[in-house]
Amino acid sequence: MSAIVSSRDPNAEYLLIGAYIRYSSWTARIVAILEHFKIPYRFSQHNKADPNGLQTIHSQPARLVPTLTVPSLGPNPIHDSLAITEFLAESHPDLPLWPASRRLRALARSLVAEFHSGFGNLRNNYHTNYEVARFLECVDLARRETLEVGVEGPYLFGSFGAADAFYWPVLWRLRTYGFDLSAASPLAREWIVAMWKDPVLVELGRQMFIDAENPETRVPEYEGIFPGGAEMIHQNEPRHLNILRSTDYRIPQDRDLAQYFFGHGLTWHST
Ligand SMILES: N[C@@H](CCC(=O)N[C@@H](CS)C(=O)NCC(=O)O)C(=O)O
Repeated sequence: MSAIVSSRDPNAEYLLIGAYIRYSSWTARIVAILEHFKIPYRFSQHNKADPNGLQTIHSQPARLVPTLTVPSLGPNPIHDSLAITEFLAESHPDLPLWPASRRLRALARSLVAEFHSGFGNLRNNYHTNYEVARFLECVDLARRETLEVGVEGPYLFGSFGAADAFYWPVLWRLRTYGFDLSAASPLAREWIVAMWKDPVLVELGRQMFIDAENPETRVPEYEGIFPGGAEMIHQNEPRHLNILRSTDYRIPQDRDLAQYFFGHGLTWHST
């Protein structure tokens, strides 16, 4: 891992058990938080397509990952991404995982909880546009409220926080499936650009492409799902953003993801 993604520490107290993040948006949320806030952790990554990996995942309390084992809490891991987020926020009160403003904190928790318990169609049937519209509405609402309260910074609630970590994997979905984002408000667009430019998230994204070259990370049912190639993803142009058009689900040969698609296409398609 590069210097940016640097929180992994073999002596860390926290042990995160998760799936490779290129296929686990649940695990990705926690990795984004740990990396962004530079909280040291050990990371045990598994692939559910591998029998040993699946055994490890299914040996967790809810038979799901991520889990966070914290020796000082005793043997039971924390076994849900939102519970882990709350634990981290409580254990590191100096770190702004949640907004400082009470009003924004209430909204941030609502938006995270709404996504955590809902958006099933977006997760399971990527084509449900109602949820994309609601997602964009949530982003816009967070940004408007944050500006109204007078908090600066381009993320949902100003500086990067738990809500951004939870919404980050959605951006990958929107990109992969080439969703129509023309309904995004200017504020929502600004947030999307800030997220794609975020150096820690860029580095985590780059790592996903490196992981993709490692056979240990492959889940056959998810591989090669676009037989028509990238053109198929972007068939609805020009209603999509350039960001979407300039990407490809395939592994960049030069391994330099940042240059490959974050380095260009950050302007909006003129429609
Ligand atoms: N509510 C849980 C959901 C976790 C979840 O669904 N994890 C998937 C990640 S791939 C999993 O462990 N799947 C195991 C399986 O499909 O057998 C959380 O947020 O932590």
